[in-house]
Amino acid sequence: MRFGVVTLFPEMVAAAAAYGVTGRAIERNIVGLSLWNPRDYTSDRHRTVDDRPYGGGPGMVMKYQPLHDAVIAAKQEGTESTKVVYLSPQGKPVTQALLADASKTSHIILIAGRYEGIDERFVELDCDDEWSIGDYVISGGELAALVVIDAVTRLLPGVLGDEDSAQQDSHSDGLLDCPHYTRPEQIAERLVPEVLMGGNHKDIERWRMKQALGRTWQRRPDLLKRKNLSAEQENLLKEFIVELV
Ligand code: 9D3
Repeated sequence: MRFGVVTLFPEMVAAAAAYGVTGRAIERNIVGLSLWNPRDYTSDRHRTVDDRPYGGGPGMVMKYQPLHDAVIAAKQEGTESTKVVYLSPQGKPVTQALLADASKTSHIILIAGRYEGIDERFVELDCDDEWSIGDYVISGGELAALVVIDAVTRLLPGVLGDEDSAQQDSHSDGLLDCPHYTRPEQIAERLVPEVLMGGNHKDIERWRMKQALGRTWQRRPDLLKRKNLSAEQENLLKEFIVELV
């Protein structure tokens, strides 16, 4: 998988991507990361990348030409199937399903905007899709690009260890995680749940599924509505609810 990121802050993207799972995937050549600065594709003395909005109003808009020339350069090192994605608050919501689909593409170019936005003709003429990472305001597309790179990288074969990969396609898929505990056994008045202290793996698995179902029901009923629960899961959730009292 090759990622290109078109950004006015390439050092920001390079720095964060060098850590952890993404950093290791880049070192192992499972992932390639290229950075393209629209400022390098300007020809005026001030290397201008922004301009005032037609129609007036506050803030500045990223100019078409530096973005276009940067994305043309980024496309040169691509293979056949390149997907150009503009990251913006107006985009379609990024979900695990959307990212899983994107992970089948061999080359993804992410456009990180700054200022109030970019010239709409760049979105229309140069971009294949527009994605948002959620309904909140961040200051530019770089952090969104890093979110996409991280989440897609985790889906690539060979990136995660066996245990983490197995967890990815486990039966608790689409549910919130169960609570986790490690030593010590007691903190303030809080003890580790009894079932986790015994070695009954069947009981532990059932307890974890019950917690995952219960927390999803409490905190994210929207996720539960889109899931088909097994008879066993229905029973565990009923148990969780009656035990609340
Ligand atoms: C407060 C400024 N807003 C005016 C009503 C518009 C606005 C412009 C630029 C809001 C955010 C941004 C910068 N955001 C992104 O580039 C961005 C983003 C986001 O803010 N939220 C969720 N996903 C994304 S992806 C890129």
